[in-house]
Amino acid sequence: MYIFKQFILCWAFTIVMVTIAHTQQIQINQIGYISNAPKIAAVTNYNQGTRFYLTTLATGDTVFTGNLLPAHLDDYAHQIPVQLIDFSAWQLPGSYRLKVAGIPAQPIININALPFYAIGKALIKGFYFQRASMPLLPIYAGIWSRPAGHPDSIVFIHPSAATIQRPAGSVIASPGGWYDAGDYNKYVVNSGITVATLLSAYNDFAPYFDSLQVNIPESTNTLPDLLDELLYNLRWMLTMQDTDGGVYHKCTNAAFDGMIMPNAATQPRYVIQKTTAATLNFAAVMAKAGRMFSQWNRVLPGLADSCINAALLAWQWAEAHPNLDYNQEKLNTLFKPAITTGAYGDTYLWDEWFWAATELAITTKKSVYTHWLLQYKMPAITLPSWNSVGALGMFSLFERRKSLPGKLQPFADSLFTIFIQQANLLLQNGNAAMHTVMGQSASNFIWGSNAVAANQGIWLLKAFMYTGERRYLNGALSNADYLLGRNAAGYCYVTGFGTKSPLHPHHRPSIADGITPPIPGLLVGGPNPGMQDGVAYPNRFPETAYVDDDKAYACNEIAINWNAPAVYLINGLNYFSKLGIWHP
Ligand code: G3I
Ligand code: 9MR
Repeated sequence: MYIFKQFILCWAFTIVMVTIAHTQQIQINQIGYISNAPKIAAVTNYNQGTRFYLTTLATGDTVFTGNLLPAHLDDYAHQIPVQLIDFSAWQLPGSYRLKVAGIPAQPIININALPFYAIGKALIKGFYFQRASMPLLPIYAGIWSRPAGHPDSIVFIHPSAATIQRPAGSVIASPGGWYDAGDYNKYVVNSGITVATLLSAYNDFAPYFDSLQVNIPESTNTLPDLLDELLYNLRWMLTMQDTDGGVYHKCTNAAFDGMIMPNAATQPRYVIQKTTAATLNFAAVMAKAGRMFSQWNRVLPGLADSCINAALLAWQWAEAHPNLDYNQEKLNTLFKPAITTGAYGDTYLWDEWFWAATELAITTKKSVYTHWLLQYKMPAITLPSWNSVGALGMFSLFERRKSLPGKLQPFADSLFTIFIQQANLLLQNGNAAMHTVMGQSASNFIWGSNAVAANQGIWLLKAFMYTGERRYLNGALSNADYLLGRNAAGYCYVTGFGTKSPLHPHHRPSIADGITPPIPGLLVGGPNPGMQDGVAYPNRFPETAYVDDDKAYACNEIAINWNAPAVYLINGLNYFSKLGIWHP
């Protein structure tokens, strides 16, 4: 019996492998290639020839041809042989067929000066579609218009968050903000990194964003749309601070909503326990936002000051409550109702302290924060993620490197050395089989792996910005290629874009709205061999552990902290394209 089962399993496995190997053999950036930049595609499992051809759509005439590069085995995609197709030398804008003998699927290659313009806008617009507490009108949302959901004008203080002034069961209002992901809850920790990443994008590419409109209700005002969009969430974050300075961890249902539209979701909402992590995240973002919005004082009177004051109060609270972790299991043994939504629990907070101290030091120029930074050991600075935010503080130091107070200058310089070392490490291992920075290590493929690719892209774009070295820029571009189709699963991972992209994201509005296409401009989590959702994935190798199934939340959910680095990376590339950086 056992042998029989093994045989069946093995047989099923072989069928799946053969299907994967033969369904789609040429992987390209499905959105396009920048005329003067490197242009690479990949062919997998191929043994019928040595050459590739670019031909015109109209006549089929060959305009460019070259040799396939020697095969490399893809360590993270069942050792499939991959051969690169390099057509960088062909720069003439247009649409072409990419042909290799014997492969019937001949993908269309788009080449132009600004191929990622529309998708860059859509990634920003994705945040608009996540807005809670307001209707999405047809003029902005098109076929995805919907009534308002979760007014959050009545939000109960959960017993875990009770104080004398705000006892359990009393009510506050916490309207607005973005839904975190495919669920309808709002989490401060994850909002923090998301808003900070978008603020950083604005800081680094302001001239690009100043004139970029994405058709949101605020598009008619004088503020750039990117800032308007992130303000929608920042204002919500401000409601999450208690009068004592502490910040609630989340505004949430007790349990996840079903697969229903936002306006049909009417379960009670709660703010849960104030935590050190949420409060430090909040302090950091508010200090950064206050600094950046001070240049808009005339349009947004009082906002910058409110943010900075909120940040100062939050820091004070965190100092008085340095160890209040979010431990949902424990919390549920103490309080009712039990809370089973996302935890964003983090017990290592040194990076959150570092981030908050950095932002406060830069914004207030007060020596107390600088002293704090110089006095303590630095946290390890790793790629940004919701539970590792040290790099966000480092990025802010670089953004203000020329105007840092006193001792912060050498401090930033020492961080810069670490930053460049890590940028070099990202490039060092040569590349994954498809010649992308993403995928050099199995550890890249975690829950939300696509955000790893996007955050690596941020790191490299910044390295390019500060050094002018082209290899960093090309590394960042390789990860855009990864996200948009040059990957072993063969997906363009942004909904609504590309020839093969997710149609069934784990995203409640996309599932429940009765509209066939999913809401566009949303980056799904991506390959994750952890497969924590229990769905049977057709493939469990790191780079191909992905399935376009709306139950597969561990690889096919969308989330604000994944869209934000994609906004940075894709629009950053647009900024450099527009500057003409790739022109000879
Ligand atoms: O920290 C450990 C690390 O030490 C270990 O080496 C590694 C091995 O896999 O796991 C790490 O923990 C992972 C953790 O994320 C931190 O990266 C967990 O395995 C993994 O299950 C966990 O996934 C998180 C997931 O929630 C479950 O908690 C995702 O990062 C996070 O993006 C996701 O967030 C959810 C919200 O809870 C609810 N809303 C939707 C959102 C997106 O799916
Ligand atoms: O929809 C939820 C998603 O946002 C979370 O990331 C995920 C992990 O916490 O959980 C999803 O909700 C599922 C729950 O965990 C288990 N029951 C089914 C829910 C919907 O798929």
